[in-house]
Amino acid sequence: MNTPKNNQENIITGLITKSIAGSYFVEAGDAVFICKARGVFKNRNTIPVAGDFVEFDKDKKVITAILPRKNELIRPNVSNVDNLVIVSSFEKPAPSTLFIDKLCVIAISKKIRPIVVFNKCDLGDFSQYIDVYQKAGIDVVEISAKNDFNCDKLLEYFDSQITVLCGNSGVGKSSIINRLFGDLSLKTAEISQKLGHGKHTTRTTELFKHDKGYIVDTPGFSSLLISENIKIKPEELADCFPEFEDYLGCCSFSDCAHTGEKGCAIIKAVNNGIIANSRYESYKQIYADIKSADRW
Ligand SMILES: Nc1nc2c(ncn2[C@@H]2O[C@H](COP(=O)(O)OP(=O)(O)OP(=O)(O)O)[C@@H](O)[C@H]2O)c(=O)[nH]1
Ligand SMILES: [Mg+2]
Ligand SMILES: [Zn+2]
Repeated sequence: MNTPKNNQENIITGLITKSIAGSYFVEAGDAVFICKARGVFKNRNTIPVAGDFVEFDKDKKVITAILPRKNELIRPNVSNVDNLVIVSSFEKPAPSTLFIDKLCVIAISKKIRPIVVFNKCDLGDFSQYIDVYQKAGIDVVEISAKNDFNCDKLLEYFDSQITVLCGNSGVGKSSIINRLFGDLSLKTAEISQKLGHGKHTTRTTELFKHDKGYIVDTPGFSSLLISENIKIKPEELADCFPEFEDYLGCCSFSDCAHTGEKGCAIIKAVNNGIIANSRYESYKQIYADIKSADRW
């Protein structure tokens, strides 16, 4: 009997670990398939990205469907993210709470767990920052990748499928990955050689495999356009600050924006020292950013 041309048996599911110039590296079991995407995706304004689970024809090497995404980050462009590790360091550059808080909002709004990491604690004391995030109910760890201090505490956060590291250039993201998974770059080299490709460039978003999941090392960036990664309404922002939760619904006005209104329960908690000042300042700044972006 002849085999039908579009044999369903050829269609299997895999995970995109990187894309280069329209070629997608799809991992399925122990094998990697370099696939093209069907033109139909472009027409629908959706193209496959790293982190996508896809169905593909393993003989024709064509991606036929993208499975529903849990979430998607724009920069780096990766989907189905479980954890966002937000790395700061003691100096060069010093931590910016606004920057950290923006990234926490992006994570929480996309149902990603934020983990705030202060690296280079061999250079100084982070306790004031640790206190801010502990109070906020956000996971926070101070480490020294150089001295291998507390790095094992981070390991528990890498137990999920996809973890993305982000933060300014020079804070130590690559050092942390090397400290935790020293053999990762080696593993990548093996795969690249097998496929006959050169060294990977840091510009590409790539999922590196380790024992329990995948890790994405974002090349450093000095600023982040919140509007690019965040699509929430101003009134939804308070839900992205976990420490506000107990006070929501307790303000004098039911439509309180918590930006200076009379009888605001959030402001009261800030004045009582229960909510950290820097977190509240970030809230007001991000609220203003979203409001002004909304107008356009
Ligand atoms: N003192 C000290 N230096 C560190 C520590 N961790 C990393 N460094 C140094 O910080 C510098 C930058 O580290 P990287 O790991 O390259 O930083 P990165 O975040 O990957 O930077 P980009 O790739 O540019 O985004 C290097 O010189 C590291 O040796 C630490 O815990 N303590
Ligand atoms: Mg790096
Ligand atoms: Zn309020």
